[in-house]
Amino acid sequence: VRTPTKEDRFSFGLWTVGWNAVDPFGTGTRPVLDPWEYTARLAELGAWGITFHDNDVFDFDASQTEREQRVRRVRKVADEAGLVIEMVTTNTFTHPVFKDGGLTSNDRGVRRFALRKLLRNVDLAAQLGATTFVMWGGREGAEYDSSKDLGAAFERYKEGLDTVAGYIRSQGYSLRIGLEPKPNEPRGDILLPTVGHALALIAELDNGEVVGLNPEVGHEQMAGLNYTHGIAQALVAGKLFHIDLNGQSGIKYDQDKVFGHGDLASAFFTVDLLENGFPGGGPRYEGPRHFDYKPSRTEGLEGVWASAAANMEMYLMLADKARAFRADPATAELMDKASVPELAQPTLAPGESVADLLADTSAYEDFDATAAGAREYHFVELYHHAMRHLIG
Ligand code: 3MF
Ligand code: MG
Ligand code: MG
Ligand code: MG
Repeated sequence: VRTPTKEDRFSFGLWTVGWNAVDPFGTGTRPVLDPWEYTARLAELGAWGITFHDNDVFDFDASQTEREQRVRRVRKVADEAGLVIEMVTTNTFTHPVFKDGGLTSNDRGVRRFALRKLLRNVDLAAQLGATTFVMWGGREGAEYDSSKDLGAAFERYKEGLDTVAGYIRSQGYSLRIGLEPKPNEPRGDILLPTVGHALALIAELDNGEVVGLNPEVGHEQMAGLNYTHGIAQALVAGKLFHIDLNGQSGIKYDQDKVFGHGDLASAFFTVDLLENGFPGGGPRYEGPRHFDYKPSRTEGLEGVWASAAANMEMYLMLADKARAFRADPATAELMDKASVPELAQPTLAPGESVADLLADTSAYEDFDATAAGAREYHFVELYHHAMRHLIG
């Protein structure tokens, strides 16, 4: 496999390789490092960009001077390493003040505080030249259904998002918000649990044009959903602004494994869509290939860097396989047998009205449903052919 280059546009959250592996059951197994101690290493491995939460760089209670100093320092190492700061996000989940959420906390004072923290971070994101502002509402949710006026919670969520989105527009920033759905963890149930829920809420916003999605592989899979289908619907809606690639093995806690180290076949079709687009054309994903994974707690610092490299290598290996799969004449043949290209053909003919359809006896009265019900689709052969490319 070739070495990753800047053209691949791979980016990493500082909280990924920077995680010291503290979890709810155990202390950290690795040293706590400052971002400038490891950021350049990402560039050496072939990454193009970095992303971070405000509090990955400076503490929650940092003074203005300290905040500026630390931001300047990260920016300097990024510039020197030739790394772009492509996305900035806000920590509205670690501090106890956010234990009942930020934008949807029952406590109005907390909601106003959360908004101020978000707006402050929007300014920072714009100042650093980031193009995406991710909002993961990790604590927006509940354990107890009796604890929330859910109707009000969705109104407050929309109010908060519209305020942030409206601010971005009024400042003329070229930033777009990427909402990150997740079904649970750390809350029992998180609001906007899936891509579909988030898309529906965005459609109700006043400033929805600057709001889209940052779907994470593992989060959709924690809900038992198909990540490729999720990002496909976001693409069709013009809302796939950013992605969090990682690995997850089934419906369980958020594993954040290396991309492809979970459901490999699903990862193959995700890369196939990202690299090759829909078979019949249509919107393409143009954003960064961003990894949000966690080097497992068993790994030391060697394992941190080996796993960071593994994310990019998995992606590149899958991209090669996906390209070969699409270029293979046998694939085109099987796709034809499966009528895959036919789905890109509109169901009504150009200019055909409902009245025309109703008058078309070949569509119904004379249609041989028995024959159509007996046809072969060859879907398993086509999928198996993809597996030949993947592991053959
Ligand atoms: C949690 C996550 C988050 C988000 C991040 C926004 C800590 O499961 O995935 O990572 O990705 O807050 O970018
Ligand atoms: Mg996550
Ligand atoms: Mg995850
Ligand atoms: Mg994420």
